[in-house]
Amino acid sequence: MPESQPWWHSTSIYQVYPRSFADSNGDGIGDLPGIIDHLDHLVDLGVGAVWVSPFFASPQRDVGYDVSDYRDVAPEYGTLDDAQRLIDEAHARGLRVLFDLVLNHTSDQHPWFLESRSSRTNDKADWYVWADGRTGPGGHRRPPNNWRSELQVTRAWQWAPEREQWYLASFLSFQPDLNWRHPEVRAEMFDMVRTWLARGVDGFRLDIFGSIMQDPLLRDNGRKPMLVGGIPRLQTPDRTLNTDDNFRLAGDLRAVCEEFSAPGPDGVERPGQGERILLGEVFGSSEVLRRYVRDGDRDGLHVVFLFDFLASKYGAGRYRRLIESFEAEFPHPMQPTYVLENHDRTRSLSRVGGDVAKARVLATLLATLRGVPVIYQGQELGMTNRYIPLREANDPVPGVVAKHLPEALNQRLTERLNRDEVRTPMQWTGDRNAGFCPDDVTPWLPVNDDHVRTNVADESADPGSLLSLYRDLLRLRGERPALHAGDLRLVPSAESVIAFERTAGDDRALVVANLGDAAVVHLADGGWTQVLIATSSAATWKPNGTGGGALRLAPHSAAVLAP
Ligand code: TEU
Ligand code: CA
Repeated sequence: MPESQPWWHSTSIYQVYPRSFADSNGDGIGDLPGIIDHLDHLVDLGVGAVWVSPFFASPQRDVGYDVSDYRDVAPEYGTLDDAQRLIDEAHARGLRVLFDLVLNHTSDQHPWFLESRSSRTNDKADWYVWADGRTGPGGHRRPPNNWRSELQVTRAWQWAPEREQWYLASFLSFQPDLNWRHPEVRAEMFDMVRTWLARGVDGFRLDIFGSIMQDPLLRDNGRKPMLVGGIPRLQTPDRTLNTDDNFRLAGDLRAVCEEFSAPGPDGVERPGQGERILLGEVFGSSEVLRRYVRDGDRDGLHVVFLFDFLASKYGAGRYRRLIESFEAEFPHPMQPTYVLENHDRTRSLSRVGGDVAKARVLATLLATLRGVPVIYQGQELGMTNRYIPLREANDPVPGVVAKHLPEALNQRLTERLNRDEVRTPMQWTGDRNAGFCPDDVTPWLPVNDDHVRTNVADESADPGSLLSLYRDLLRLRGERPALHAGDLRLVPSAESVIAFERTAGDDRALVVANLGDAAVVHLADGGWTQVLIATSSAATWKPNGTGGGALRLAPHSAAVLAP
């Protein structure tokens, strides 16, 4: 069974944020050669794929999520040759490569937008979503409708005096939404996607895909505030988010990927061969998320981020309910994803109050649950948020939010995060600049002080470190069919415990995690004989001689057992 599954069912993904990963030329900015130089870290960690956040040409007002040329590389990150080398060097090490596609919007400095905004009659006049406004009381100019941006605090429309019209910007004002209903836009974007596929990428992460097409009649959103995927919204986004056209586009993009999805010459799928995959950043109910994966009888995105773990507080009951719902909503051959961090949200170790024991439990769950684990650079080290005052923020989001919201409401509506705090340089060594860039250079964001202990070099040398645990877990996951391809069955346990069995044919594993403040004894039948990995040396297994036994777990610890 495991052998016949597509590669992405059993892969694990590591997110590289290029600006903060490794600086190869001493300008304080991470770059593509820096990533290539450090690919062995990913191999040692044991992940299957690397997702690289955008490195395309960009004015960098949103660190590359504002693209000005999808077919070129920003000079501070390198060249097109470097991008090709990154693909080839990753493949040579057995790693798959996913690039990050920002299809929803471009930078307002993209030549397409500069042309589009210049008049109502130019060749690219309809490449973006333009609309006339309304006239309010007293002759005031008003936007076409009530749509809010994804940040909620601003409207989704921006005025362009050149055309005396409004353009749609679902995220920030300098990120105008492309008009995906225009055949030329679709053709150009699909062609760009094909160009990268032809260069060998194994797939793409799709940025805010749920916002890609809106109601063509521009009807108002509902006025009722609501939660979408746990995130508060000031209106019901029924005309702006997750429209039927988005599900169709997911299927169309899948078809483009399938043009390139051929097995290797000898039938064996190596990186660069086999299926090319789409990983969607979408927010919505589980029904909506599932529709992106399969809409009626049509396949769409291969996998979507499930952000519930990342949004949830640490706790056995909460996590157990999430696992149950992921299992029910994404049964085989669909794959759930498990995500604890990314470049937009609080570091998971910070979320659990800096308690490394809890981070070790989370690592164990991530690596052993059924689905695709996604790891954000530095998570494997236990990197934490580095406080950066709002007035020093490079990230534009907190400034926009602060301008529009009183502090108290702000606290309630958002994580109130300056995203810079989770984007500080990767910590390779205990040196002054953590080995990210030379010590006499100022890195683009400050290095976190905790790098003196929390870094790749020191943690590699310490078998008790979080990094060593991640390596052990991912190695075990790779070796054991039960862990990378097996079914999952939750087994009864104490309230503070999560326990599940993974089974693939003859191969079996039992995972038990104690998320409580007291030690527990978990009784298990099923012929378990050995503890393969435990997050704490205090874990002990006592067989009872009749195929069962008692597993004793310290507070906030976990163990993986085998027959
Ligand atoms: O993020 C989209 C998104 O909805 C959020 O995760 C967002 O960053 C957060 O709510 C802000 O507080 C994606 C990218 O991951 C993000 O880095 C980009 O800024 C954004 O799209 C625009 O491209
Ligand atoms: Ca550099």
